[in-house]
Amino acid sequence: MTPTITTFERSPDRGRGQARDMRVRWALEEVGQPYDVRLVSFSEMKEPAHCALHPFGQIPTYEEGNFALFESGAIVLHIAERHGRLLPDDANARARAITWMFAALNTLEPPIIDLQIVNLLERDESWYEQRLPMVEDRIRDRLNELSRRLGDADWLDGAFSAGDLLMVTVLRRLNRTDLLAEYPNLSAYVARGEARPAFRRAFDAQLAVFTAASTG
Ligand code: GTB
Repeated sequence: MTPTITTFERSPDRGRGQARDMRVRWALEEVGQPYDVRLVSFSEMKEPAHCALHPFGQIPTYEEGNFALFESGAIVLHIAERHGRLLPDDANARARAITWMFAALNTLEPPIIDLQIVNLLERDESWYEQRLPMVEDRIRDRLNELSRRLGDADWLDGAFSAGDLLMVTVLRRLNRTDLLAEYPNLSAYVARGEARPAFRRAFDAQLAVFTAASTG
């Protein structure tokens, strides 16, 4: 059965692949699973039909018939398990790859989201100039540690996994800052992820949605 995902009718990131449907699209492309997309507006996201799929009225969601999921990390894990790809067969290696999925979402992504909130919503506050370096330093702490662990390896733990897929999408959220450039091995790691053909297909698909909405 072809799954259906939901995504923004018009993404606020203007097609830069920062919204969380990108990681789901990328996972589907990696496993070679075709998918349908249902576009939703901000108001449709808050309507009962969508909230039945996603209790928080957000995207992305994932449906296979009457089976539905929300939370991008859970969706990527489901895709990996369903297809027997993106996670190693060995039980311990698999547990470690899943640990990296959680690390991406629970340890790296929160301070990066804080930075986006500071820059988007708090720029006019009197304490903005004091808060910004503190938030950036919290990100540097995590990037230092991640950079040390990655070293000169291609991926976090052996072959490319769902852990790398999520980590790359999280680090890409720093694309419009100078922070990632301070860590050449992490910049190269993100570039390696972005060079994967499945990433390119996913990126182009989400960009096409934005382009069509802008020109249509
Ligand atoms: N934890 C959930 C998950 O991982 O799936 C978080 C889902 C989420 O935050 N979804 C956002 C959403 O639906 C879109 S991706 N927001 C609408 C709402 O909450 O009402 C977050 C996002 C949006 C825009 C950019 N951007 O413009 O760069 C980046 C990320």
